This record gives sequence, C-alpha cells and structure tokens, in this order.
Amino acid sequence: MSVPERAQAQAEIDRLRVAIRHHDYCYYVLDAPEISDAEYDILMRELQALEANWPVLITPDSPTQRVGGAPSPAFGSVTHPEPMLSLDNAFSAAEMEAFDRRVRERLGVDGPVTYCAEPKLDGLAVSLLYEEGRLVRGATRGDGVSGEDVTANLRTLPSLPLRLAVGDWPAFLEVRGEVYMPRAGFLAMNQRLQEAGERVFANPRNAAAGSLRQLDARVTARRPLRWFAYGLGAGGNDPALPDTHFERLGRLRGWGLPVCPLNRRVSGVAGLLAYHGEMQARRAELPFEIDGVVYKVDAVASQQRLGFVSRAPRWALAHKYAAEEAVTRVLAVAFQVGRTGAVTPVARLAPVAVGGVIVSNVSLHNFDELRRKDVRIGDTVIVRRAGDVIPEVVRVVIEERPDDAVEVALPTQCPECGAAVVRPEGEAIALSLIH
Ligand code: 5U1
Repeated sequence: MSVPERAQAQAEIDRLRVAIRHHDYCYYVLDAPEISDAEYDILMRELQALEANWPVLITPDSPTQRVGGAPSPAFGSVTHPEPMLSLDNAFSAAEMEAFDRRVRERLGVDGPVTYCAEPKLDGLAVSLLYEEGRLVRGATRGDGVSGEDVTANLRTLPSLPLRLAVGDWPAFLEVRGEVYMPRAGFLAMNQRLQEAGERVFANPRNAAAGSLRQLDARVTARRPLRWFAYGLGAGGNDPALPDTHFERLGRLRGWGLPVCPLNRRVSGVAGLLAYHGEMQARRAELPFEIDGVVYKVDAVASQQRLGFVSRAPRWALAHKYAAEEAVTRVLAVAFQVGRTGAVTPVARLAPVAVGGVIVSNVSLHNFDELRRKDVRIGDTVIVRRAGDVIPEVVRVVIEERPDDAVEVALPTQCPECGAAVVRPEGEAIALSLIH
C-alpha cells in the first residue's frame, strides 16, 4: 500500500480514536452522552475495520485494544511505588468527633477544619500507574505494599482511560480508586448467571472482586464493572497539582478519570455529620452499594503535617454504617402455613448479602402487610437486616417496577392441605380451615 494511503488511514484512525475517547468521557465521566449507543458502535466498528486493514497502525492505547489475547496462567505480583494506605474506622458520632478533635489539636486550629467527604464504595481498591499519560499497569491493593497485576482485566473497563486527556499530569502518576459493580448491572448479571445454571454472586462487592480477578480478561470484559478515582499515590507531590484534595479530584476528572459526583467539601463536625446523615438517607437509592463515608482533611499541606500511623493516615477516617440494607428482586411469593393454620406470605428473593448473611426468603408477615408494601413478583425491593434482627422488606423501589410485575393474590386453598383459606372479618391473618 502506498504512503499517501497509509497517511490517510492514520488520519482517519486518529480522528476516530479522538471521537471515541471523547464519547467515553461524556458517557463515563460526565454522565452526559452526546450520541446513542448505536452511533457509538458505528464509530467503533469503523475503527476496527481500518485497524484490521492496517495492523501496523494499531497501538496498545487504541479503544479497540481493551481485551487482550490468551488467558494468563496467574497474576504477577507488583510492588506499589507508594504503599496503599488503609483507613481507620469509626462507627459512632463520638468516634468521628474524637477524630476531628485530634486533627484540630495536631494542626493547632480552633475553628472548623475543611474536609472532603466521599461515599465509601463497597468494591475493590486498585492502583493505576500512568506513565507519560498512558496506562502501563493496574494492580489490586493486596497487603498495601504489593498487590496483584490485573492490568489486562482493568484495561477492559470502558470507564478507565487507557490514556489521559491532554493536561499537566505528572509523567509518573499513580491513581488510586475503587472498582465496583453498579446494583443494576449486578442484578442483571446474576440473573444471567442463574439462567445459565452458573453460580451467582452474593453481593456487588464479591461480584466486582470475582470479576476483576478472572484469569481470562474476556470474562472481565463481559462484567458490568465501573470505577471511581479517589486519590493519588506516586506523583502526588507534583508542584503543578492543586493544594486541596477536592480540587485534585477535579483535576483527575479533567484528565478523563471518573470521580464520584457525590464527593463534597464540608466544614467541621457539623458538616461531617450532615454528610453522613444525607448519604445514609440516600444509601438505598444510590446506584452502587456503600458501606460508609470517608472524611479527608482537604488541605494537602495539613495532610502532610498529620502524616500516618502504622498503615492508616491521621488525616482520613471511614465512618461506617451499622445497619445494612441491600437491593434485590422478588422472584416469587410463597404462602407458608404455620401450626395454627395461619397462612403467611413469604417473598422468595434473588439471594443477596445483608448484614453479613445471605438472605433469600423474607416473611411479609400477613396479607395486609403485603398489600401495604405493595410487593409484586418481579419488583426490586430494599431488604434490611439491622444487627441480628430478622431481615425485612423495607420497601419496593417503584421506579424499577417492570411492566410485567405480578400482583399476588391470597390463595383460596391451603398450599399444604388444599383446605379452604378464610380471612375472618377484621383480621390480618388468613387461616387454613383444616390445620
Ligand atoms: N472514597 C474513598 N474511599 N477510600 C478508600 N476514599 C478513600 N480513600 C482511601 C480508601 C482506602 O484511602 C486513602 C485515604 C488513603
């Protein structure tokens, strides 16, 4: 092929790559797509066709090159250029206040400290290494000093840029973040696995970890994984970086890295408490699972003065939620008959981990309760299990109700003995007549 032909192909390939990266950024970072999925697919197919004709023009950071070749026999171990710290936990407002007090004492300030508050996603921490703006390695946290090299798998995440957008990024940059599986993707994936007779995952966190640690990156590519960047490792001392954590996150976003849109700057204990309360109230409706919130002293200079003890920074704290809620789907409603003949509706759920146990059956107590909560087969529901309390359906997520959700009727006959079921006037409990 002639040189002008090659130059023309290169120009067209460049144009398509720039366009695809732009649309990835709009979709995954800005959450504001400019074109339809079908139009995006056309761009991708055009690029694939050109690259198939011109294999010499394929580069590892091309959007077509997310899924590599053969499965790897095992993950290699990598040492993080800077250790990945862990977080101290607090479970009460008192512990959070004590944290703020220690911060103010060490910094010698009387007034409220400015913090960056962020949801704590229930996923898997990763570290991404960008050299000259190109992704060269991705690793799990491991023990914080070294982790597993999962580059091939991380490359398959469409929301993870293989090269950073034009910017003043440090030439050697470690970006830290959390890989997670959105709830909707988790439910759909588990349903597909169940239909295929395969093992389902207990919760989105296990699903994210299991999907990222696949030896065959083609399997990871089919899993609905997302990620958010939440900090920096090596390269974090670059003088061109802003001097607050919140602004640094904004800078990362500008370079094409997705950052959680719920992150916020807050002031003092009152700000921390309000943020904790707001996220708890919104927790069940968030598109991803969180197990708490993280507070970070916003000024990087203050972070450096505070330093860290053992493996946890003195400038950050995870404020965890106690009661646990999870989202799952109602597969069926069965009726159980007790010794006294009471007929109790029981929701059969897609198995989900709540408060440390897998829940697949939840009593709806009686028919009035079922009607009051308006639980239908096919509904998405929020299940709660606080401490050792028996799990309960908190409510139906009405926005998720499918058109074919099925209303449940009280059976006319006992499911166990076939006798007539009656509901005495004014009683919530239905009774099987023979029991
Ligand atoms: N959002 C968020 N999650 N998270 C987890 N930020 C964040 N920061 C972390 C961890 C372990 O660690 C740094 C504060 C060191």
